[in-house]
Amino acid sequence: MNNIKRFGVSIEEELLKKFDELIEKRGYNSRSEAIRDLIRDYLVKEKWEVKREKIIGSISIIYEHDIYDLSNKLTDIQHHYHEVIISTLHVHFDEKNCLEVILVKGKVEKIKKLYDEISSLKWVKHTSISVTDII
Ligand code: NI
Repeated sequence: MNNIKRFGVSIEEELLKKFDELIEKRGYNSRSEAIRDLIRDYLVKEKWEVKREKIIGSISIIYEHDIYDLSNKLTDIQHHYHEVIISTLHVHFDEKNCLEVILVKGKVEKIKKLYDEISSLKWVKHTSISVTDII
Protein backbone atom coordinates (compact mmCIF):
# COMPACT_ATOMS: atom_id res chain seq x y z
CA MET A 1 0.00 0.00 0.00
CA ASN A 2 1.31 3.44 -0.82
CA ASN A 3 0.28 6.90 0.31
CA ILE A 4 -0.92 5.78 3.73
CA LYS A 5 -2.29 8.54 5.96
CA ARG A 6 -2.77 8.24 9.70
CA PHE A 7 -5.60 9.86 11.64
CA GLY A 8 -6.78 9.85 15.23
CA VAL A 9 -10.28 8.82 16.26
CA SER A 10 -12.07 9.80 19.47
CA ILE A 11 -14.46 7.11 20.63
CA GLU A 12 -16.28 6.07 23.82
CA GLU A 13 -14.53 3.28 25.71
CA GLU A 14 -17.57 0.99 25.68
CA LEU A 15 -18.09 1.37 21.92
CA LEU A 16 -14.42 0.68 21.25
CA LYS A 17 -14.58 -2.43 23.43
CA LYS A 18 -17.52 -3.78 21.41
CA PHE A 19 -15.73 -2.93 18.18
CA ASP A 20 -12.56 -4.74 19.29
CA GLU A 21 -14.56 -7.83 20.26
CA LEU A 22 -16.32 -7.86 16.91
CA ILE A 23 -13.20 -7.43 14.79
CA GLU A 24 -11.42 -10.14 16.76
CA LYS A 25 -14.33 -12.49 16.09
CA ARG A 26 -14.17 -11.64 12.41
CA GLY A 27 -10.45 -12.30 12.28
CA TYR A 28 -9.03 -8.85 11.64
CA ASN A 29 -5.39 -8.36 12.56
CA SER A 30 -5.78 -4.70 13.41
CA ARG A 31 -8.28 -1.90 13.93
CA SER A 32 -6.86 -0.14 10.90
CA GLU A 33 -7.69 -3.06 8.66
CA ALA A 34 -11.26 -3.23 10.02
CA ILE A 35 -11.79 0.50 9.66
CA ARG A 36 -10.49 0.45 6.07
CA ASP A 37 -13.05 -2.25 5.23
CA LEU A 38 -15.83 -0.29 6.93
CA ILE A 39 -14.94 2.81 4.92
CA ARG A 40 -14.91 0.80 1.66
CA ASP A 41 -18.35 -0.68 2.50
CA TYR A 42 -19.63 2.78 3.30
CA LEU A 43 -18.42 4.13 -0.04
CA VAL A 44 -20.03 1.24 -1.95
CA LYS A 45 -23.31 1.84 -0.12
CA GLU A 46 -23.17 5.50 -1.05
CA LYS A 47 -22.80 4.56 -4.73
CA TRP A 48 -25.70 2.13 -4.33
CA GLU A 49 -27.85 4.98 -3.08
CA VAL A 50 -26.69 7.52 -5.66
CA LYS A 51 -28.05 5.15 -8.35
CA ARG A 52 -25.80 6.09 -11.23
CA GLU A 53 -22.62 4.11 -10.77
CA LYS A 54 -21.83 0.65 -12.07
CA ILE A 55 -21.63 -2.25 -9.69
CA ILE A 56 -21.16 -6.00 -9.68
CA GLY A 57 -22.91 -8.39 -7.31
CA SER A 58 -25.32 -11.21 -6.69
CA ILE A 59 -28.97 -11.62 -5.82
CA SER A 60 -30.01 -14.75 -3.91
CA ILE A 61 -33.56 -16.01 -3.78
CA ILE A 62 -35.21 -18.89 -1.97
CA TYR A 63 -38.63 -20.00 -3.14
CA GLU A 64 -40.90 -23.00 -3.59
CA HIS A 65 -40.86 -23.87 -7.27
CA ASP A 66 -44.36 -25.35 -7.47
CA ILE A 67 -46.22 -22.40 -5.96
CA TYR A 68 -48.16 -20.07 -8.26
CA ASP A 69 -45.98 -20.43 -11.32
CA LEU A 70 -43.12 -18.72 -9.49
CA SER A 71 -40.39 -20.39 -11.56
CA ASN A 72 -41.85 -18.98 -14.76
CA LYS A 73 -42.37 -15.55 -13.27
CA LEU A 74 -38.76 -15.43 -12.14
CA THR A 75 -37.58 -16.51 -15.58
CA ASP A 76 -39.73 -13.83 -17.25
CA ILE A 77 -38.26 -11.14 -15.01
CA GLN A 78 -34.71 -12.31 -15.68
CA HIS A 79 -35.25 -12.22 -19.45
CA HIS A 80 -36.48 -8.67 -19.08
CA TYR A 81 -33.24 -7.73 -17.30
CA HIS A 82 -30.86 -9.79 -19.46
CA GLU A 83 -28.60 -6.75 -20.00
CA VAL A 84 -27.49 -6.75 -16.36
CA ILE A 85 -27.54 -10.51 -15.70
CA ILE A 86 -24.28 -12.38 -16.28
CA SER A 87 -25.35 -15.80 -15.09
CA THR A 88 -27.91 -17.62 -12.94
CA LEU A 89 -27.29 -20.63 -10.73
CA HIS A 90 -30.24 -22.78 -9.73
CA VAL A 91 -29.99 -25.28 -6.90
CA HIS A 92 -32.83 -27.69 -6.06
CA PHE A 93 -32.33 -27.19 -2.36
CA ASP A 94 -34.74 -29.90 -1.17
CA GLU A 95 -38.07 -31.45 -2.27
CA LYS A 96 -39.83 -28.08 -2.26
CA ASN A 97 -37.31 -25.27 -2.12
CA CYS A 98 -35.07 -23.77 -4.76
CA LEU A 99 -32.12 -21.47 -4.31
CA GLU A 100 -31.33 -19.17 -7.20
CA VAL A 101 -28.25 -16.97 -7.34
CA ILE A 102 -28.24 -14.30 -10.05
CA LEU A 103 -24.93 -12.64 -10.86
CA VAL A 104 -25.40 -9.06 -11.92
CA LYS A 105 -23.23 -6.37 -13.44
CA GLY A 106 -24.19 -2.91 -14.60
CA LYS A 107 -25.99 0.26 -13.61
CA VAL A 108 -27.15 0.44 -10.01
CA GLU A 109 -30.53 1.81 -11.06
CA LYS A 110 -31.35 -1.17 -13.25
CA ILE A 111 -30.07 -3.74 -10.75
CA LYS A 112 -32.08 -2.11 -8.00
CA LYS A 113 -35.21 -2.34 -10.14
CA LEU A 114 -34.53 -6.02 -10.80
CA TYR A 115 -34.03 -6.64 -7.08
CA ASP A 116 -37.22 -4.77 -6.18
CA GLU A 117 -39.24 -6.73 -8.72
CA ILE A 118 -37.95 -10.05 -7.44
CA SER A 119 -38.25 -9.26 -3.75
CA SER A 120 -41.79 -7.96 -4.14
CA LEU A 121 -42.95 -11.20 -5.77
CA LYS A 122 -45.49 -12.93 -3.59
CA TRP A 123 -44.37 -16.28 -2.14
CA VAL A 124 -40.64 -15.64 -2.53
CA LYS A 125 -39.38 -16.70 0.90
CA HIS A 126 -36.12 -14.85 1.04
CA THR A 127 -34.22 -12.37 -1.12
CA SER A 128 -30.85 -10.85 -0.44
CA ILE A 129 -28.37 -8.84 -2.42
CA SER A 130 -24.65 -8.37 -2.14
CA VAL A 131 -22.93 -5.72 -4.22
CA THR A 132 -19.51 -4.28 -4.67
CA ASP A 133 -17.74 -1.73 -6.78
CA ILE A 134 -16.37 -2.36 -10.25
CA ILE A 135 -12.84 -1.17 -9.81
NI1 NI B 1 -35.37 -26.06 -8.24
